[in-house]
Amino acid sequence: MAGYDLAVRGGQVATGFGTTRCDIGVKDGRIVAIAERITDAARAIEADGLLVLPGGVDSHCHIEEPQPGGGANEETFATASAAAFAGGTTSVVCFIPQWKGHGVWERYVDYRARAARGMLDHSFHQIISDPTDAVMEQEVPRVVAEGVRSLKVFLTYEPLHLDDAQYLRVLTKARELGCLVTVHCENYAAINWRTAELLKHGMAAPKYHAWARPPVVEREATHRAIALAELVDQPIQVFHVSCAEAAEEIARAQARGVKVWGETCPQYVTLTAADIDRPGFEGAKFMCSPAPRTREEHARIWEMIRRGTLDVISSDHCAFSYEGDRGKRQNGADAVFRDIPNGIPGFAARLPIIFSEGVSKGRISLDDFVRLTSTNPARLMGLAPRKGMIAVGADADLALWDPAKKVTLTNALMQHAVDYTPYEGMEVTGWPVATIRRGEVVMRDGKVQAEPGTGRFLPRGPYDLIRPRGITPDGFDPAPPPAVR
Ligand code: DUC
Ligand code: ZN
Ligand code: ZN
Repeated sequence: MAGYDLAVRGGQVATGFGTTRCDIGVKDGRIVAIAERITDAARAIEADGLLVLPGGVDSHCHIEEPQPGGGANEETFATASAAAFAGGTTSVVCFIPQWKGHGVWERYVDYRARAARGMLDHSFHQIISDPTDAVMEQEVPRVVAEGVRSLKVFLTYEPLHLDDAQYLRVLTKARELGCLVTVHCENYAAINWRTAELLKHGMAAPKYHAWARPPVVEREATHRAIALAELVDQPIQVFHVSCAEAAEEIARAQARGVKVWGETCPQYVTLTAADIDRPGFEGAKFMCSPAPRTREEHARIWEMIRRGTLDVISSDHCAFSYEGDRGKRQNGADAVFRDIPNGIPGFAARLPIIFSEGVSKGRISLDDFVRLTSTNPARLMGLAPRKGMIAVGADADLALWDPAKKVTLTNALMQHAVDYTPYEGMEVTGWPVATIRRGEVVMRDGKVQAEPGTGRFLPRGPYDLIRPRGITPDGFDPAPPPAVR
């Protein structure tokens, strides 16, 4: 009997801390050997001329989120899995919704069942939009005990946003329970005020979405999110940073030793306000929040990535079709910008865009790429070393990557369930030729071949990286976290 189920042979194995030409031996879905030569395998994949990367970890994506009135995102876990595998991603962290006036436990049970129908390995952030006593004292601890170790809050968006007192309550509970808090940082009142003024002046086209939420509203909310987290001594990750002024708030706090991490997304280094200003309603295809900025801002975001201020690049995949009654035109073919759903699809495009714009164009190294798109999100979410690493004992999640392959992005290549990609026509250099999840080849030459229902839930236990520092501004600590978990 062969010693290994699978050997990946002769590739350039990129660990995020250097690259070597070697073989990888897989048994029972895990990496069990990394050696100069592995011959004793039931099956071999020859990877000469290819990079062997850890499978992508996308720690911010919206999949099949149920809506209060019934229905859900167009993308299901099965279609999202296909899109993710097409782009070299093997694990995700996505969102269990909470609706105002509702609890979270029922949604958790429902969402676990939905996710189990896909093929991606998955973990969850629990959205908190209504932090009542019952939710925070009874239900959230129960969900955390199941292995959900991050709470997500929105500082804007009707009907999800929390005010400062509610946000403080979530921070305090997260600290007690040993969770990360992830934050959407934009100022709710400022956006509402600007939106009303713009509409009053007849400025209603998609491009005014960006006018309603300029960088200053992101900077203000980022500053406040960090300041309150510092007050409570609770680690946070700031989601989808789109501009240097917000990133600078993070950098300043990091320099003080505050445990705050920053994430950005491919759209903030590729799309611009000019895209939302395409003729007619076309701009709706590029509407996400925060809004895409400018080419100059892209350069500043790359700089913040290089400095390490922003250390995770996720997709914020949130897919709406352009056509159809669940899509961008759900409130009419010429809806005002306020009524157009926010979000763009990005699963399959994430790794190719960041590799091409980052590594192929010389902005970041291959090691940086691996850490930004796989290792860092896995570490920050408490999924490493099982995910995000090529190491003995890790799950055998790999992307076999042709660094020289030139591809023009099309919607068909994205393999998602919606009718457009905002990246249509973009040229990339570097492309995944195979994706391996727990030792199984789930994508080869663009053909996804995984069985629905094979994705596994990834429960997360307590982990050191997000342990509070034990430092409050004046030493007064009304609710110290447990010393040892
Ligand atoms: N922004 C978000 O914060 N969530 C989903 C979609 C979007 O654009
Ligand atoms: Zn968000
Ligand atoms: Zn999001």
